[in-house]
Amino acid sequence: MIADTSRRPRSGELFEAACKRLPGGVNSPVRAFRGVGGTPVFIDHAEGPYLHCVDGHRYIDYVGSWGPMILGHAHPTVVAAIEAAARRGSSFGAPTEAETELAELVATLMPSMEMMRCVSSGTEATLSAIRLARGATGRPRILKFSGCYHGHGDSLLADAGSGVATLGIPGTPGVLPEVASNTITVAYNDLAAVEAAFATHGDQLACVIVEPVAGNMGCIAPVPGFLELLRRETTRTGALLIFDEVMTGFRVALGGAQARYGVTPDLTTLGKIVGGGMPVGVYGGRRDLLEQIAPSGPIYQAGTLSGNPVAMAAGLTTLRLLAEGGDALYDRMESAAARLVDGLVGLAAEVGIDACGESVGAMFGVFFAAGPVHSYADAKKADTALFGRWFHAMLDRGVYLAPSAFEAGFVGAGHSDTIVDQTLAAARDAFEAVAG
Ligand code: HOZ
Repeated sequence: MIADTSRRPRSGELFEAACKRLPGGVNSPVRAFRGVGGTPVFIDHAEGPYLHCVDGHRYIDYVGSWGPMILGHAHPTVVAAIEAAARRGSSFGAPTEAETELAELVATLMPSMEMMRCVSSGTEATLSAIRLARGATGRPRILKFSGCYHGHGDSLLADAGSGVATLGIPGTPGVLPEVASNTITVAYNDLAAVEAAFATHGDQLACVIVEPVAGNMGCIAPVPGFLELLRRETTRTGALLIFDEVMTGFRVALGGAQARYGVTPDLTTLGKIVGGGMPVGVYGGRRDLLEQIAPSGPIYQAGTLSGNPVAMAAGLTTLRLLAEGGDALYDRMESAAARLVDGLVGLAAEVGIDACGESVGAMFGVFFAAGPVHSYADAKKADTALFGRWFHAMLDRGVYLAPSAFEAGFVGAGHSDTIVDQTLAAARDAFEAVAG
């Protein structure tokens, strides 16, 4: 069928072995390739914009570890910082200077982050932020958007994107109905539905959590007025506005989506880039809120590996390099993503395939649908079977895309014009193969 696994016999063997010990052969669902068929590519090593698999093939990488590797894989300065930190000891469970340095830099780049707490993943950041919102407001309910994914916390899996969308999971056993019933779900970009939800639940809402650019149902930008409405309604009703910038932070702009769109949340969650490829999440925002976290305040949250020195070194070095790159770097990545999407949509049209796409800064997505795509309901109309065939046609031509129609793609500092041209040449061939 669609996947030519004969090109990757070693990956096949490793996957078979993995399936005996790991559920589905993986440690996170989307990478199992169930959204596209076939079996996953096992990676041997990576450098810059390239992945190298255990079967000796090289791929142009538009996943970038799902976002963190914006500087490219194995960036020498980041690797040196990791090595130096590891030589001094890999975990102390006691404070280090690097934690404050990272917090200072994040606060400089994202001024709404007046105070913050480091954790070890984006999921941990979002579930801690939700607890803070509930604790600070004394209210039970949260409002999220269909197709947005905020990690796998119990309150946040309702109508979620990413792996939940990829696998078509309607609800997750193990999440108590009384927990799920406190999550109100509304269509992304639907201003009238937001107003209606606030009219019904406004005084019960602890927070609204939103991906300010959705990246877990493909890539969907906020329509004008959407984020502004969330800010207005949360302020009016006393709910907190949480921007989940795990994907968008330091990616759609150096200052994240909040800088790009000029809307300031009460709380922000970060992950991916902030750890420079190591496991780091951060939640933070208004000082009066963060001061309610233990030991300053009564809302408890803790972690032995929080602020881990090796992870801090990777994150800090990555953020410093991004800040040094400044507008020139961000403009370059933005134009690479835009050129890629325009090229892909145009090539699809040449072979009679309906496609539309979106890029915001250094993230992008293409849907095999006429579009426009503004919501999860729109995204679900796209042809996912065709996406699976095209994904494998691209893989066989040396381009590694996210193995799901419901994930954003990412470009980084290493995606030069030449690499984008090579990708488009591969795509022309791939579209002809799947259309023919
Ligand atoms: N949730 C991430 C993608 N949005 C991780 C996917 C994976 O590694 O399975």
